[in-house]
Amino acid sequence: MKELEKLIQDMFHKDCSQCTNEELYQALLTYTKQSLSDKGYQDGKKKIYYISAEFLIGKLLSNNLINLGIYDQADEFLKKNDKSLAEIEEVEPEPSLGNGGLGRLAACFLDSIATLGLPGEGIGLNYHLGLFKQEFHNHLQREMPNPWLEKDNWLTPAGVSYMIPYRGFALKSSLYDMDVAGYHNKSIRLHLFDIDIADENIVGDGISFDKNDILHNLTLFLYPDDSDDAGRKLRIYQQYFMVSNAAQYILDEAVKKGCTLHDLADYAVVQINDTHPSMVIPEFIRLLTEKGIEFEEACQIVTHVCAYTNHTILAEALEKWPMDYLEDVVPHLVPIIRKLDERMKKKYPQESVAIIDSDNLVHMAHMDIHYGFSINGVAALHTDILKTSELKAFYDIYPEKFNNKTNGITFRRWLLHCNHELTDYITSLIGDSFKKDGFALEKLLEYKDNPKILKQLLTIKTDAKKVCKDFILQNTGVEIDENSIFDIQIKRLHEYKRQQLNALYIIRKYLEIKDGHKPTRPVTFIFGAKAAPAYIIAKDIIHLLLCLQELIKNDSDVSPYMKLVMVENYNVTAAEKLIPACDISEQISLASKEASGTGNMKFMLNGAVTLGTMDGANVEISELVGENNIYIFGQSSQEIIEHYEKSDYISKEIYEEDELIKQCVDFILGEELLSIGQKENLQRLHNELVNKDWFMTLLDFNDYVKVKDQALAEYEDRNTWAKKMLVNIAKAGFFSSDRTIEQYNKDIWHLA
Ligand code: 26V
Repeated sequence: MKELEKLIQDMFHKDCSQCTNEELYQALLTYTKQSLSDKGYQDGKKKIYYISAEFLIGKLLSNNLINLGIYDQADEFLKKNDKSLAEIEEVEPEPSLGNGGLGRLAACFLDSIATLGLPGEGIGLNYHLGLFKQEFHNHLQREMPNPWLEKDNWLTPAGVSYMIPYRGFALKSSLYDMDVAGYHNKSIRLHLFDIDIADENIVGDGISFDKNDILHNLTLFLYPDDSDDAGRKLRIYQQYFMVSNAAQYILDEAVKKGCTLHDLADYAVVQINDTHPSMVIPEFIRLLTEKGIEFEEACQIVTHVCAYTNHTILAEALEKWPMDYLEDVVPHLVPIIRKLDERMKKKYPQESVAIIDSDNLVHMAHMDIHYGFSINGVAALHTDILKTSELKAFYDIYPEKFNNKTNGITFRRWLLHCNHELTDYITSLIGDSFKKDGFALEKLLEYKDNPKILKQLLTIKTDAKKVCKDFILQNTGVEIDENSIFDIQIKRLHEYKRQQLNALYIIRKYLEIKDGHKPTRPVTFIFGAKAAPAYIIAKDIIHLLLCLQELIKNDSDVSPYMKLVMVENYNVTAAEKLIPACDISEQISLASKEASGTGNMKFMLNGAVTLGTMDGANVEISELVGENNIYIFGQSSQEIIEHYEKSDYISKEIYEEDELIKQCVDFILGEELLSIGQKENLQRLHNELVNKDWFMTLLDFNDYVKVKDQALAEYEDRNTWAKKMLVNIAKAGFFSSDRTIEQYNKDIWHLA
């Protein structure tokens, strides 16, 4: 750490011990950035370009230090100077360059690509104000800008720029690079494109701004509100900016290495992360034909370069752009998209596989499947549903293109960084090979009947709960008890994820306690969730949770036995504090709706036991850990798909027939909550549950209650519970993103 010491002297003309945390953060940032680039970059003839509108990277300081292998030295050096790395880390702003799972997956993948030593790069956009910062006022969500680009940050200007053509004007881009360290390996780069003239001053109240002012708003926010035309068009402006830059960059780099363009597939493979980057297909064709390649050959080339990942089957999330919008924004792509469509219609005239449908909507996923060589789902069940139902028409045409790549998480961030105590303990038992080879965790199974080791696991969990308790007190003002059971649901707020089901359980528990049935041990229900700004019902569910938090906190009959806390501005940093402390991991989506989930994997790795439906990767978790080590409830995906086909689920029938369910649902409109919250919001939510309930909350309610009560009861046998924890940790190896990336490489990318 001599160099760091010298750098601190040079920068601030004083010793480490006299510096503020802000100064030390700046010094560590400079030092770490230099160390990252000193390591050199992974290179090779063929590269994977992972194009994604989101990279939810989280804070980077500690993670970079870990991957560089200098965390312990830095920590020790700071301690010697009476400084704390954890406190210095507080200074770092978290970039919110993603919504949730899809963006975080992209970040985990970069870590694994670098760690495995594969030549690859991420390509995305440099949103100045990120998603949004969530604030709670009057028990309602309010959105604020989330600036993260301070004077000193992790980006380095790359000196690369391109002209991006739009109808009537062109924009000049500037590229910024961020280094991603491989764990004990070289670095790779994340390329974030931007415009110099983006202007944060156009933002008014909250996150409002003129959506038509493209010259100044293009890279301000991630996915601005798409509830109106201007918002939707801005999304097309952003997406085209991302892919035109990407395509120009990729072609330049390949040509520099000797590519003739005819052999582009020997130099580049592009992973299209969901449909946001799909316009890269016509853009490549535009650029290749401009450079003299025939249209037919350009189609062949692109089809050998592009691969598509599907992340959802929710109809409202599958992008379909009106042709008129594309005409308004990128008219030069329109003739190309039409030709791509006609070419396929000749072979496959059926509407179900059309790129342009009879309403003149362009189905981005359909373009990806026809003009990509691979399509993958993100968990076994999800890929099966794609093949047998959502994309069956395509599977019938191109069975060889379909493959599954079950998601994963990087153990460096989601164990080594967020849970030092558990990491050290595992290392003391089985050595540290699990840091690079997740499957090595299985060696822990040898200790599953060892009471001493099981007891130590419980102690580590309690320690993490104590740390989390401080975080929760700071964030919510609520004091929780580390000896209570921590039951956690943290993820985006969406009806299909069914936070409302958890809320109804809590209402039921509240009523039970009021009736004198006190639980053996107090329970703390923890939530964290942002709702899309225009998603009314999701915001109503947040309102319900915040009102319940208030009600319970102030009710002295109930609060000794249960608490509810809703963490404000849930993000990666909050996840890192909450996940190590979790006892029960809530993964309660309506079966068939959650493509994979990745929070489920993070919890398991940190010794939480899953309470979930047979959905997404929960299915694979349950197969791995066995039925004694997971709590499964609810109807199966097959049953749910049939309910939708037959339209036979009527929530009102359940509401009217089941007295207890009715009582819980009606509590939403009872005087206790109305005296705290807004009638309009609570009424709308009540009405939704009784008269619509598209995601079948009431259908699974009784089974949820039964299984959740069983989990809470079984928690009391501490030794048996600790064994469940151990088995979950030991079996988490499959969910390392290193495994996922190895499979992408073996089956799709074929990098040397
Ligand atoms: C997007 C939208 C946008 C419009 C409004 C409704 C809506 C609902 C869902 C989505 C999801 C977009 C895709 C996505 O984020 N999928 C997530 O990807 C994760 C990584 O593969 C996976 O673990 C999650 O299960 C999946 O939901």
